[in-house]
Amino acid sequence: MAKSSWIVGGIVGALGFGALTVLGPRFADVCCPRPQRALASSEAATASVALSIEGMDCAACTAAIRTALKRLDGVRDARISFVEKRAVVEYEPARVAPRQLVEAVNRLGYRAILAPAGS
Ligand SMILES: [Cu+2]
Repeated sequence: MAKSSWIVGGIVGALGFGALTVLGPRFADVCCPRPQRALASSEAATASVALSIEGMDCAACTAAIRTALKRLDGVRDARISFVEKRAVVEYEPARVAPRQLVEAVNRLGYRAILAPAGS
């Protein structure tokens, strides 16, 4: 009597492990959403650089600089701060170099340099 119930318990235990093994791959699919991977690869194509800009007289200067930067091929976004005398540009390194960003600002008559990272 006692011996047969041990055998039944052993069979249920074996089926239970089998059921977990079948569920395993489905949980793995849920854990790896593909949209996040696509987002990561598009972010890798962009970089951000800060420029220090001298010569801005008024807030309207920021609009002119912003327009000139965004006109460049490969520039995604440009944020200019008149108070901080600074621009932060998001760009695609494969299409435009930081030096070209500096030159575009200098062509307008301002004096731009690449700001040290983290400043
Ligand atoms: Cu101005």
